[in-house]
Amino acid sequence: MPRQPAKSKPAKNSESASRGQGGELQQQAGGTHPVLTTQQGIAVPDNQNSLRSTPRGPTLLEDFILREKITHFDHERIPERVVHARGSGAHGFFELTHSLAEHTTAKVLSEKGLRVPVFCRFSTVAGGAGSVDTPRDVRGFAVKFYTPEGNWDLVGNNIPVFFIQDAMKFPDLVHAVKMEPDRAFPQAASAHDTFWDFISLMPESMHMVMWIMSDRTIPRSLRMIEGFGVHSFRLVNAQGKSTFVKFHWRPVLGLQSTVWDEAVKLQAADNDFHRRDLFESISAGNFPAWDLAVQLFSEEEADAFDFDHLDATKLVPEELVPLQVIGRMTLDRWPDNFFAETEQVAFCPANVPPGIDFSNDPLLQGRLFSYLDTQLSRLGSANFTQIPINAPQCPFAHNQRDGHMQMQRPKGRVAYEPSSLQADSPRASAATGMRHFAEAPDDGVKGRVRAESFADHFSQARMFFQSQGHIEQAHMASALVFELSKVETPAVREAVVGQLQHIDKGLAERVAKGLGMAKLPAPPPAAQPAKEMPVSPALRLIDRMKPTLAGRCIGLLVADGSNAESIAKIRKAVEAAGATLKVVAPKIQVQLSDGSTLAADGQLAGTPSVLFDAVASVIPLEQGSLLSHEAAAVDWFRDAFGHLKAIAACKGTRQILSAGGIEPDAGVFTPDQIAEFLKAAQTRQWVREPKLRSLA
Ligand code: HDD
Repeated sequence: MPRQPAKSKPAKNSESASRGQGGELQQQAGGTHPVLTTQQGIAVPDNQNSLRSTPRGPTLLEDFILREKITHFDHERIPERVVHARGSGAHGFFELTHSLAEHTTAKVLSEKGLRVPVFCRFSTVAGGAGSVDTPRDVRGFAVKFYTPEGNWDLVGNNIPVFFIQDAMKFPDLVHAVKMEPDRAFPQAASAHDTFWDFISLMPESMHMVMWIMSDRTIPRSLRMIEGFGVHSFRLVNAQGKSTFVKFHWRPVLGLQSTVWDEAVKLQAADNDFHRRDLFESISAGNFPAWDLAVQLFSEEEADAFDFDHLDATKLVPEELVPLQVIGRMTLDRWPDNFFAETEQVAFCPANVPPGIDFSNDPLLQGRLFSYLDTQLSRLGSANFTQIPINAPQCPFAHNQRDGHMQMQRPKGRVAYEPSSLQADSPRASAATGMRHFAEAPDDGVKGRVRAESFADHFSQARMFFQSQGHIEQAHMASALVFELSKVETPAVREAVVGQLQHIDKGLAERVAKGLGMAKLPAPPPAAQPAKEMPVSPALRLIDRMKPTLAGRCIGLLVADGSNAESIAKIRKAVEAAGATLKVVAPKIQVQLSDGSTLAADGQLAGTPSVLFDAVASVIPLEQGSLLSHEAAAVDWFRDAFGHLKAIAACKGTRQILSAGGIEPDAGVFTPDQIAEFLKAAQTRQWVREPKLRSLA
């Protein structure tokens, strides 16, 4: 690799300095690099020095090379997304394995075996583009399918319900959750007054609140989250018959979450934890994949539900309408350029191919407007569909012309219709065009109304809470205590606990106790009391984590003198189990027992154990004794233990464990119990938790 000159030195003569350095770079490049030019294609003679009147004199306005470079730089940023600003994306493909031809004409859902390219962007909601990857937050899960009939955008989240029922409330919700406008904090956090104030006054949000207080919002990896289209959509077949559909993405690696203390520490350990994880797994050829499943139901079946499926705060329990897997998405290519692709990608729920149609969900209806509008402001031109990441990959033809940044050069005289002057001008097609479901209007009257069927705010919130196992319930109660403890206004805390009483009195009592409330605040009036619904085990998280090490990462702590053979043995076993091994050491180069040098993947001080799913160590006795006085080493094990991870600790490590006050339990193994360690590493050591921290 040619070295770049660090800094230009003052020269006696500006011309010779400029030539000298430019020439030097060209020479070092060995002639293999293209010549650097301006945007106009003019070759740049010197990329180090601006054009000066004399070596120590003022810079000349004439320097068009400098002006062009700085001007472009000044305009490099575009407005970040108002929500979901922080995201990571990847390319891949979707393959249909089961045809829904009976229900839809959309090729992407009916031509079994059809493979279409996709671009998928995951995101957090509240933080800015430069915020961290691991706050407690909903994850966006947006997929653009480049289908043979135009782009289909399934713009969902990793939670199947939403906070609000009507798009009218979206700006209020977002203003409440984002950093408070006077102080500009907290960034990327819901634990503050304005969010909980809004929530306490919007009982319809209570179901979603139960989900965001669960461990779903602190995922271990983007590769291990579910995705949901949230709304009911319609599928429309060749006869114009409609079937309601809910879309679900199921991760092949199974669900996996962190524990809260770990998520908090991850924010310090690696701001880009999820982005890096996605990048590294795709780069290593471990392509993440999700099954696409659907729930299908008719209008009559929907009428029989005891909730309104057009209300986005409701889910359709799997026990009521089972899921059918119809295809798989695999992400196998990282974008070439983050800005061009991940930043400029423009999703819109209104992008559907013929055969998919909308329902009357009032949240969805508002979204159909919002996204196009936001893209115009973000991308600055009605021609944003010409940006390669947004362009359809099927033939297209229209009469839209001109505008900022027009990239196409349409030929001919005709840009209107009807026309008779040009044989190849585009015409609408009733046969292949978008066919909207011919829905008969209901017999209500026009008005700003909320349907009576949307009035039940608590039954599904209660069903979700009661469906969870006791560990998950304790995590939810503790998350509520954590969040509300950050709320400064006592009346807001009380109002939220009042609402919780409508969901589950026991939960309200636990949270009230955790907040040190002397008595339980009275519940506010409810539009409707919660009904008892059957629990839905499918909504649990811990039970649904897959007992596998595939896609997981084991951290191995070594030091000078570590036994090379033991390291090799552990690596082999870890890799055979489908996991990745990363070596951590006090220094990034270590001398092993056999005299060989090992390059560590991370230095101990900057590579805490929160980055791994389980930890092991091979440390000679004398190094163990030194490290037992090293806070980073003690914390490494104390955190791994506290985050309920399996630990394989050699003799040398036992000294570090006792310095950390760790009493080895059934989740702590010796290096010769590697098989047992790897089995335990497939999950967290949940039984350990009550001994370590008091949960609400
Ligand atoms: Fe939204 C972005 C998901 C309701 C308005 N939304 C956005 C993204 C996701 C979602 C994943 C990021 C897409 C990307 O990666 O670029 N939004 C949802 C879900 C919702 C939802 C699952 C409810 C079910 N959104 C919603 C409503 C409105 C918006 C009700 C407005 C009425 N959403 C937007 C937006 C964004 C957006 C302002 C910001 C940036 C963008 O669109 O491109 O238009």
